[in-house]
Formats: sequence, structure tokens, C-alpha cells
Amino acid sequence: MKTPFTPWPTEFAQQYRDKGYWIDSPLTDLITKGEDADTAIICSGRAGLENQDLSRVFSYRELREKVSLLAYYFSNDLGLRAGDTALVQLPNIAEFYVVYFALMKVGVVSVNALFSHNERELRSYCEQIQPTVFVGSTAHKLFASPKFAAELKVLSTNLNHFLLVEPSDWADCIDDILVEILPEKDKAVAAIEALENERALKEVSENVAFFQLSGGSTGTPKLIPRTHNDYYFSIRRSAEICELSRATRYLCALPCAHNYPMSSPGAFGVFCAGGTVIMASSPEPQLCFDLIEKYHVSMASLVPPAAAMWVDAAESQSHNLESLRLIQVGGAKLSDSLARRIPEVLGCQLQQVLGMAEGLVNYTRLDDDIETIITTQGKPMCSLDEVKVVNEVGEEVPKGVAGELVTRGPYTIRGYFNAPEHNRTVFDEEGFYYSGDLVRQDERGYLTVVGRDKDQINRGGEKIAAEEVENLLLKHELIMHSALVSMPDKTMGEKSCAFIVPKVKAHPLKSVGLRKYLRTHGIADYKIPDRFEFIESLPLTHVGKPNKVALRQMISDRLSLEKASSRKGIV
Ligand code: AMP
Ligand code: DBH
Repeated sequence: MKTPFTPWPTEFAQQYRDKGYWIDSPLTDLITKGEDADTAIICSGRAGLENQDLSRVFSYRELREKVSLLAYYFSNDLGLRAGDTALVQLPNIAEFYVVYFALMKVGVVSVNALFSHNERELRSYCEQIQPTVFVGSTAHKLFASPKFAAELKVLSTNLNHFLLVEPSDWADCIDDILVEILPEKDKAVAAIEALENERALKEVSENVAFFQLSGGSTGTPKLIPRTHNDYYFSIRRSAEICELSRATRYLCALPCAHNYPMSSPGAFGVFCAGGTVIMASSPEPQLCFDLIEKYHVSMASLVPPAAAMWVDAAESQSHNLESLRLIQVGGAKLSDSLARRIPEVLGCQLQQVLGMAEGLVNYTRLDDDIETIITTQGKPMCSLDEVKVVNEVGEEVPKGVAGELVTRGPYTIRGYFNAPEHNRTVFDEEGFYYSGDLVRQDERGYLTVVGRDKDQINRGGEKIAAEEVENLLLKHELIMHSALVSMPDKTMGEKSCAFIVPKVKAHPLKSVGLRKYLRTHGIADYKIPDRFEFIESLPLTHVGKPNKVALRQMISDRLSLEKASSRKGIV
């Protein structure tokens, strides 16, 4: 069965093929590029006995073999078929890629939840895709006991298979499966090859490969159907722009399921170039600097708060970071001042990335002048990326004037999965995606982000849909109205503040209690408001909606006041 999605009109698809952007090859091709003996993945930080070197190294030959064997298990033992769906939630471990490509070889379409996602997010993905298989880890608190797994099974009646990897040795569960299949290796590899050959390449490649996740601005997390053709192009072009090669040693320290470390150019770009991915469990500087030194890391992608931590740590530590050539920063706005410090302190090139899981990715180029690299978030990857900057009524504004970034192109989706109503609000009839980002574009096409016109908080790269949190708060018996807005924060760029109008004046509501309440609803921790403000009524716009501009001003004024008083020692 084919996964439904909004296709590109035929004439566009033709143009993308004519240009050589769409090559009708499946994404599983990505792992065929590296040399057998070269290292594909170094997976650090695996739990085990103390004082052991806990890294595990996977050559390209091993990676390919594991992927084929696991694919065989999925197809032969579990009976998974093309068009089935899978929900996957794994931390930064090599098995993430093994599972990803094994499912894809069988034609199973996966959603890869972030490890920080919690009950609410997983439930929503499960309801939306009705998976047949779940792959997760008992390291996640939700799967330490069988209770939540049972709940997911109720939400998806197809959900017959649960694979849980153990943190004691991540590979256990998957390795156990593979060891059993190993004696039949040749048969398994041949069977999977035959299965892949059965499916017409063009047919496969223009269809959905997997779902990416959207940070979103609505009540439920939206799924982004990415096709083989469009995603593969985004990866190839990214790898080219970033000049990746066999020699690239890329540190994946952001959550591996995120679009940025996956594809811009991310781990997949590195596989495509035959280089090495070094996986870290977090971007914490001490951990990452050790890995950089030990494995001669040449490139890493970071979000601004992590970049700030790295710069501070590098100034006070004596690690040898000489192997670093390129640091990418994206996901949230990088300040000019921090941007300037990165090349100075880390002694390497900086590249800014403005991307979105919906598609469009912009990069500063490696040979750009330093001012461009510091003050812009780059330009689109290719000539067929159509970018317009428009005002409130959808008219293009002159170059240099701020407006909303709207786009369509060879790797930008034409619609979210199963969301016709929402699609009508963020895609126009010509297929342009309205990103909600406010940008300025210069004469050369470079974009600078100046703000946002979507109901979202960008907490250091982690996106929070205000509506999702507000709806949960509104379910509280003592809350009449709620509005979630961003507030400025020195390290995160933005944090979230929830304004609450209680139902009665004399209310017992407190921040701690509300945090606990939200946790019981199982939302990811990063979505829990950093601050709560209790007010008697919300300021409204002339159409009667909560006036978030006024609320943002209110909290920002309050923060400035608090800062001033604490400086004077009043607080
Ligand atoms: P998502 O749609 O959840 O993948 O998030 C993509 C959004 O992240 C973009 O639309 C921007 O709002 C934000 N974003 C990504 N990179 C940057 C950047 N370099 N500067 C500012 N915002 C960014
Ligand atoms: O924030 C993002 O979603 C993002 C940032 C940089 C992204 O999807 C990407 C690059 O591909």
C-alpha cells in the first residue's frame, strides 16, 4: 500500500528530473557509497562496565550487513510489508541508522520520534500512522515498564511488534536478532536484494520514504512526508555545499532523528560521501571535546545555545580542537556577537544554516566573506528553490525589506500528512509553503531572519507549538484562559512564558503545581513553560484574540525590571 501525500505537479517533477535533482534512486542507496573497510559510525558513550572503552565502531561493510540482516528479520520473521508503518524512538546510537535503513529496505515508512518526546507526542504519532512495529529503548522512562507499550497497542490495532533495546549494551536486542540470522546471511542478503529489485525504482523513489517531524504551531504535532527523491537531493546537494568527503569526520551531538543532523548534510550526507559519523549522547562540551580530540572530528552541527557553551568551554580548557574545520550553527537565530566568537575561539570556519523539516535549507557558503557568514543565515541550496518574501497580503516586498519567507522547490513538501485543513492555511494554491519566518533577503538572495509570524516558541532550536500547551492548560479545572509566549533568554535565545487567567480571583494555582499537572499529561519536558504569570484578563487584539505582542512586551518589561532590581540588590 502506498502512503498518501501531496505530490509535486508533473511539470515540476519533470523539471527536477531534467536538472538531475531527482535521480529516482531510493535513500537506501546512501549506505552503498562508503568503502567496505572505512569506518561509517563510531558510537560513543554506550553503557557498560566502568573504565571500558565503550565506543563501538561500525565499518561500512558491517553497517550494510546489519541493515540487510535486520531488514530480513523485519520482512521474514515479522512479516512486515511495503507500506506498513513503524514508530521508532532511539537515542543517539548507531542502531538508529541500522533500524532506519532496514525498515526502508522493506518499504516500511517510519516516524522517528525525538528521544525527548513523551507520552503525548508518541500517542499522537501512533494515532496518525497506526504503526505495525515500535522500536524503542528501555532507557526511556516510558518503556521501563510495559504499561505504556500496552497503551500504544490500544491506539494502533496493527501494533503487533515491540523491539526494545537495552541501555546496558544498546546493541543487545538487535544484535541478538542479527546473531540468529547470521548463519543464513547469504540467503537473507539475497532475499532482501530480490525484494528491493521487485519494486520499480521510479515508483519507489517518487513516493514517501519516511516522515519527518514538524515543530509546528498547531494543537497536534504534524507529520512531514518526505519522498526518496526529494530527501536524497537535499542530502546530496548539502554534502556538496559543505564539501564532504571520505575524510569527513562528523560529530552528531544533536538528536539524531532531527532533520538538521540527519540531512543538512548531517549523518546521511556523511554516509553519501563515505565519511565517518561520530555519535555523542549530547552536545555537552566536555564530552564533545574529548571525542573531537580522540577521533579527530572535522565537523559538527550545533544549535546556538550549544555553540555558546562550546565557546565558553574552549576559552577555559586546553583541549586540542585543531582537527575541527567546520562548525555549523542553525535551528534558531544566532546572534552576530556569538557568531563572531565561534571562528575566533574554536579556530575553525563557521557556517550558518536556516533549515526546516518541511524542506528548504539555506547555507552560507564556505567561500563567503566573513561578514556574510556572520550576519546572514545563508542562501537556498539550488536554483530551483523559489523563495519569495511577502507582506501580510501576500505581495512580494522589495529586496532588503522584511516579510514572510514563502517557498516551493524540489525538496519542499506540498502538504503535511493527513492535514487538509491545516494545509489550506500554510500552502497556497500554487504550492508555496508559508514558513512563518520573517526574513530580509538581500540582492544576492541571502536571507537574514528578523522574527517570526507563527505561534511557536523556538527554545534554543527546540520548537514549541503554543496552541498545544495552551490547550492542555485549558483542560485544568481552575484555568479560564491561557496564552504561551516567548520571553528573551540569554543562553537559550528564547524561553516560554505561560500567561494564565484563573477562573476565580482567590486561586491556589502555583507554577510548581502547573508544571506537575502538565507532566501528568505527558508532554515533552522542553514544552513545559519556563515561567507562569497569573493575570486577571488577557489583553486582546481588535479581532478578540489574545494579544501576544502585548504579552511578550509585558514579560520582557518584567524581566528587565527584575534584572535592574537584582543588580541594585533589591530582590
Ligand atoms: P521545523 O519546521 O520544526 O523543522 O523548524 C524549522 C524552523 O526553525 C524554521 O522555520 C525557523 O523558524 C527555525 N530555524 C531554523 N534554522 C534557523 C536559523 N538558522 N535561524 C533562525 N531560525 C531558524
Ligand atoms: O530547525 C530546523 O528544523 C533545521 C535547522 C537547520 C533543519 O530542519 C535543517 C537545518 O535541515
